[in-house]
Amino acid sequence: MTNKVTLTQFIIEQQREFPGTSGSFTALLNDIATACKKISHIVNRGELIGVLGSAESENIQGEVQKKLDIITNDIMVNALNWTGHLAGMASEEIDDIIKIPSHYPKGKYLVLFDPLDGSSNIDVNLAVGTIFSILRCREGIDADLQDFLRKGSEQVCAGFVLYGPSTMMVLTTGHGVNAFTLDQDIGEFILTHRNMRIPEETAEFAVNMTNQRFWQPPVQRYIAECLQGTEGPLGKNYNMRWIASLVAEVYRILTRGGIFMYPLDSRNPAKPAKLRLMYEANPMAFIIEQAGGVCSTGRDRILDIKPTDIHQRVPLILGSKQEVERVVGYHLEG
Ligand code: AFP
Repeated sequence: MTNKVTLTQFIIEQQREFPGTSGSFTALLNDIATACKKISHIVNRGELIGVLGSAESENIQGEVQKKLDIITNDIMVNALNWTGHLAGMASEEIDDIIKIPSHYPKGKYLVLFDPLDGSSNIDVNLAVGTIFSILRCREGIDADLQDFLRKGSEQVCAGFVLYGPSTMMVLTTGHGVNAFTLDQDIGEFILTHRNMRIPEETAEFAVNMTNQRFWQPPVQRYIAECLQGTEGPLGKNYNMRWIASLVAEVYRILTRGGIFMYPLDSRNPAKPAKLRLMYEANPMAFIIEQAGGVCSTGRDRILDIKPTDIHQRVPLILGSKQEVERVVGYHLEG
């Protein structure tokens, strides 16, 4: 494995460009990577260790939890709560913010995560992932809710780990996007995709078409135009994908371009959007923008939204610049 750059080496080298850093951020990322390696191992073992299927509980969103939702949440919490790098955590699976136990030191970061995104795919052996967002916090405090409710533009780091045919970590600290592949033989994430860039144009969209009748006119218009192919105003034939796993969709878009939409819909007025701002949309928006893409609700830049709740939902439209800007344009015309 000569000349292979590990995740740790990459982060340390990046941090050296900022003299005076304490090493706390590097250590935190290492702890997250360790937790994700454990999750990768368990996801990979699947039915052999009896972790598939539903638990008999619901999360704050009222969604039935999978056994692995609970197991992976515990892995993340137990890997991070004792380290002294955090002032608090928040998880998709836990209603309130997660306090650092009083007997452990507090640090200067907050971590928000979705421990197993796409978990409804787990029983059918499709790709799932862990998404995380890191914010800086006042040092040494016991963070409260207000400390978490900050715009996505304030994130210092965002990433996700995709448990697919390979396990991959995609990461940004605001200096481009890099991806690392887990080398199972040596247990290290190795830098394999440097400075990922999303092609500006695309002919591939990802949306759950079964929701079509509930969408607003701008999204209806865009998809109708895509479906008209070369005979329509967009003048090209489109391809469609829907994996129902945000991590897998975003990884595909980082690799070959495309647009992903989970837009506003009128199915349930109490729940006009599905995806969560703080641990799904924000980290993905940071990554997508750093790779040259665009991420919007249709009207507003995701990273500019001031959150009002940890589990807040937002419409999410992200991907190749020209295509997302077209959909945003349609919203602004209306
Ligand atoms: P789960 O974690 O419950 O499987 O939800 C996955 C997800 O949040 C996101 O990863 C997908 O893009 C989206 O939901 C899929 O939603 P539909 O099942 O409504 O298509």
